[in-house]
Amino acid sequence: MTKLSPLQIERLKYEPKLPSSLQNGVNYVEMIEGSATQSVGDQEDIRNLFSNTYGKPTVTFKSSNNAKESKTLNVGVILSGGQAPGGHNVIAGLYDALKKSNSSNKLYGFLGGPSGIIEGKYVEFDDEFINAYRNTGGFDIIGSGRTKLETEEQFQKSLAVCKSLNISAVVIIGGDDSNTNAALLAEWFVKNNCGIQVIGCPKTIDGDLKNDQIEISFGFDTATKTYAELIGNIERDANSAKKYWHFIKIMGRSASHVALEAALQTQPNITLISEEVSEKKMSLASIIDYMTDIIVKRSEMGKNFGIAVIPEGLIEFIPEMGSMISNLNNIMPSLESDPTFKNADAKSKIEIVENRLDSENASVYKSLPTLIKEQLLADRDPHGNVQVSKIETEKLLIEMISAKLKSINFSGKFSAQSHFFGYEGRCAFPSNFDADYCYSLGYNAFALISNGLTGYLSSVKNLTAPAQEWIAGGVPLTMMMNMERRHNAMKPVIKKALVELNGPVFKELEKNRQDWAMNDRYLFPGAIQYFGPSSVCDITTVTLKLEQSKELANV
Ligand code: FBP
Repeated sequence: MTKLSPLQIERLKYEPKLPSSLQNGVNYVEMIEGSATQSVGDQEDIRNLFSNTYGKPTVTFKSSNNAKESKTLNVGVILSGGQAPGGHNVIAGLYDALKKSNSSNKLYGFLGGPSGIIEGKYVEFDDEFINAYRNTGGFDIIGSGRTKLETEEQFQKSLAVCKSLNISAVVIIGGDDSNTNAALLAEWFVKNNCGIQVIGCPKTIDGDLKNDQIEISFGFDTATKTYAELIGNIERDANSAKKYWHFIKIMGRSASHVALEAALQTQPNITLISEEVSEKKMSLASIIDYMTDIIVKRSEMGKNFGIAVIPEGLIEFIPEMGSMISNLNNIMPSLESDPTFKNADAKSKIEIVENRLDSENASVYKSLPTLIKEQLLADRDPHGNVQVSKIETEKLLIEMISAKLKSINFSGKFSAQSHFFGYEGRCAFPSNFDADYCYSLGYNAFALISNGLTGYLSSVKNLTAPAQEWIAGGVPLTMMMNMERRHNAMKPVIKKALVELNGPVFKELEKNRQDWAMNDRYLFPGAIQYFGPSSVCDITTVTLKLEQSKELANV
């Protein structure tokens, strides 16, 4: 038997809370339909591509006194994409709902992400299996993966595997890309009369899978609290030693929600927000000027230390970099299949790329340090994008700021340390919020299944209220879609939610950042608390609080 840590032993006993509508089980749930929906963009294209699942209404659930008859159902579940705290509880919620509805129901877990359903690699869950993972972080219960489910052959293979296990519903727990796959699979199953439903669950620490119906993706709460704890600790160290500037890159592949939330929880001296950089068309040089100015002014005040928070995706949002990276993304597939390039050493690869890029992009690429040039050539993700987690933007900034300080004969001291916080937060024990939210999302996914829906995302709203007041329901996946260019072709995808520069969350940073730059207003949030007073155990993120107060003000 694996040895458990004292916290794990206590967390296994935690009973996640559910919205009151689901508390008696899904057999005692009544579904209320809202009005028909439209996609967020490119309605005609999305309607044509999803002619069987488009335009369905949003739904909400309320508890009912009349029990519904429950057929025996076999369900399959997939964890897809990057780990996010609470994934195990989604599966536990789904399992509990399904077993409570009918003890003959079965839940299968596909192994290693979407490839599990294609290759027929699975496990069947039972009480003992599920119980060992309740309220724990990680996706190790069945593993995850980034295989894109999109081809006819993959759909055919998935169908054959589902048929062999008599599975009539599949739950895909994933981010925007994975739920785009869920929408495609749902449409294909309906089009081919397979009788298999597909339901998605909104996962990603990045917090960019959200809209009017999805207040936040799961994992964001725990991951940002973990990063905020670490930043707070570094702030205290910086303020004690007073000798280093800490450049901290924070995960969040595209959107800067994670960096913004972590900054609001810790109040560092500098916070860059990629969306602002893009909107204001800030060049790399102007970012360096902005940061250097603060470093010099603080030094003049006798403070040769500070904290800078940098979003992971920054590099792609700097206009000249974004253009160069997109040019690079377009030429890389052909280069990677060219043996001369594949067999070349690092230096020659860089030369080949410099000759292949358009001239303006080539000069941007040439201006970068060799380390960054090499990192930009690393493997793309399955969607053809640069893996920004592998690009050391924090080091690039330190190097360029050092050069700038030298060029202006800076007489103070600048000694920098770089950090990257990402993987540290993705498998943390879920906070009470994420433990409850995830369990509810999974439980609710089975309510959507038992009401015969397909192509829906599990939705639990009103999240700043106590859990029993949360509103459970579903939102059609097609409602969140538009057309975007991927791999040189237009594809239907779920639209990512970026930081809104007019929204209350960014405004909060904007209002305070000058003060935070010069005066040290560091906040030390400390570690996530799982037991103790509600004032520390049940706090939601600043982002959710500010966004919900805006929603309430609009009512
Ligand atoms: P998802 O979008 O799949 O949730 O993943 C998000 C993320 O954690 C990003 O923040 C990060 O850039 C990326 O995954 C890293 O991916 P990998 O685990 O493949 O290194």
